[in-house]
Amino acid sequence: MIVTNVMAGLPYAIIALLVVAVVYPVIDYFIDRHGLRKYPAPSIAGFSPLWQMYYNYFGVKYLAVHRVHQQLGPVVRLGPKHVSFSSPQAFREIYGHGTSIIKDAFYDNQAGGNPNMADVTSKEVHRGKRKNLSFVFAAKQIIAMEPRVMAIVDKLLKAVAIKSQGGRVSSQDRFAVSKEGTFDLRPWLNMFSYDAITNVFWSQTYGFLDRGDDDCLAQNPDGSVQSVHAMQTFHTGAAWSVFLGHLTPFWYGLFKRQLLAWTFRNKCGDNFTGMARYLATQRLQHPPAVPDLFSNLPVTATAKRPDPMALEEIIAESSVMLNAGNDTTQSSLTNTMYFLARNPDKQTKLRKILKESLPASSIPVASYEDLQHIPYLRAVIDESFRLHAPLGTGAPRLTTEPTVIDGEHIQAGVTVSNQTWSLHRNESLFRDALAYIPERWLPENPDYTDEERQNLKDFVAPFSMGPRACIGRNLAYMELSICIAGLVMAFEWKLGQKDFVLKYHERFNLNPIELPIKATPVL
Ligand code: HEM
Ligand SMILES: *[C@@H]1O[C@H](CO)[C@@H](O)[C@H](O)[C@H]1NC(C)=O
Ligand SMILES: *[C@@H]1O[C@H](CO)[C@@H](O)[C@H](O)[C@H]1NC(C)=O
Ligand SMILES: *[C@@H]1O[C@H](CO)[C@@H](O)[C@H](O)[C@H]1NC(C)=O
Ligand SMILES: *[C@@H]1O[C@H](CO)[C@@H](O)[C@H](O)[C@H]1NC(C)=O
Ligand SMILES: *[C@H]1O[C@H](CO)[C@@H](O)[C@H](O)[C@H]1NC(C)=O
Repeated sequence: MIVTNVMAGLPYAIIALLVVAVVYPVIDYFIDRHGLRKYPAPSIAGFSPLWQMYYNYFGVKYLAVHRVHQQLGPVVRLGPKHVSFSSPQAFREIYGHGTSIIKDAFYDNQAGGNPNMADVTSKEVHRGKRKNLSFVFAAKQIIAMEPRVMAIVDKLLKAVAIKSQGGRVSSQDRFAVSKEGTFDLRPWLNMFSYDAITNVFWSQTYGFLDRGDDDCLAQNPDGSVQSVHAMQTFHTGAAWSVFLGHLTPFWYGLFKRQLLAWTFRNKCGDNFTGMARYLATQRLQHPPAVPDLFSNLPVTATAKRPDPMALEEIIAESSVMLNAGNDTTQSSLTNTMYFLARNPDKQTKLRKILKESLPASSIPVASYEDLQHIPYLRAVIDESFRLHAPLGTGAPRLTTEPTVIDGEHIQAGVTVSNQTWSLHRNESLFRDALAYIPERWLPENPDYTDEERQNLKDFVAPFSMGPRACIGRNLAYMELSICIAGLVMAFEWKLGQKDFVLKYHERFNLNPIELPIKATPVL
């Protein structure tokens, strides 16, 4: 009886599905409430989020958007309500200060009910959170963390010394070395960035570099604890939520939390929050003797701040630090080492400059205080940010009132974006845009004009810009400088194969896949 009812209902269900999936989007397209039909769109992008989802699924959306702009011009529609801009002017207009533009619903989707500082879309709530966290990232606190980062760079160099000889750092080491002594550097840089952020933030170093594996603990909301693989957890989880993130919040909720809640990929996202929950609860139970970055969070009531941050909020912010502090950092480390291995002349030049400018006691691990004054080191890092920014895609923003962007009148309620991948490769801003030339960044280099240097300042934006720009920028430069300088002073680097080209998989960030490399000690 029930079965026949279901069967009888099936045609209606199919019709309903067709209406929702096909007819409604087409009608919506022609009604054109936001006046977007005048903009060119690739294939079905004007009707459906499937265009963006398709390219996200395969991890190449940044390339698809880049190509579409080359084919269709500076203003292109990427989704039913999403317009992408490609003029330099647009970048400032979208991301800069003093606009009414906010983060898109895409971020609400990522947040799942308890938004962290990076996800939250409301300007007011964001301002409050940013204020709460600004103490954490004040220059003074970051400088206090230097010795911790230096100690972990030291561990990384020890691990690389072992890997370069074909050894294993411990009996748990899961990472292979080939007969010729080639190994994949990426997971080691990733384990470095994990060990560094867990140390400076929660004083709970994961110890991945000591063991050569990425097993860590995650805590479920019910308090139970399990062991998870850190690297896999986040990547699979992130790919999944970015893929579904293009749906409107209603459809996202339905898919992610109802229909697909059981899937492996979805669980991974939960495991990742679990890692942050475990770090935060452990840290609250065992305050360290020496202050860490967490010490600056308002987690306990004081006379000045009578109501402290709630546990769920602490977990949400912990999760963004674990994520932002790790993934972008390891991507930029991998990119920079790739460019240096690919360009031996730049690598040799950097090594020479470092060794000449530093006292013997600072070789190979120097403090950021010393390294800050070496422009070539900064140029090497900035040039890799330009060519391969860890966030390549255009971070989606939402107009809240009619706005003029790049001369176009855009109504309220439209998603707008502009991707750094394309911006950073614009030949009219950067001469030889596709070449890795750190020298272009050097102050007063006569080979480049002041205008060219100004373009670098204005239009290379790996940390985004405006009110939602990266809060961890100083911490990032500190970690990157100490780590890159150490790796270059201690070893000479050669690509595993001479013509190796680094490949990427884009989730939200643009993640390098593997970097097979050889390291020869040079100290
Ligand atoms: C090379 C390293 C890094 C790069 C390239 C980078 C890049 C970025 C970018 C592009 C954004 C804007 C994202 C968006 O609009 O969706 C951002 C935001 C953010 N980053 Fe970073 N980041 C780096 C390191 C870090 C570190 C080490 C931390 C902290 C531990 C951090 C914490 C954050 C936070 C909390 C936000 C959100 C800020 C807000 O919405 O107010 N980042 N980052
Ligand atoms: C590159 O920059 C120029 C000059 O600012 C701009 O006119 C042009 O549209 C940009 N190119 C692309 C592909 O966005
Ligand atoms: C995530 O946690 C579940 C248990 O809740 C576990 O079965 C699964 O293996 C974990 N996934 C990863 C990638 O660690
Ligand atoms: C950290 O970044 C690496 C590389 O992108 C990734 O494999 C790992 O899952 C990330 N982990 C977290 C917790 O963000
Ligand atoms: C900022 O911290 C205070 C505790 O001092 C907390 O009550 C408040 O909710 C936080 N603000 C936001 C927007 O998270
Ligand atoms: C983004 O904006 C910059 C400048 O603001 C421009 O040069 C670049 O081409 C834009 N790219 C895309 C894809 O929107």
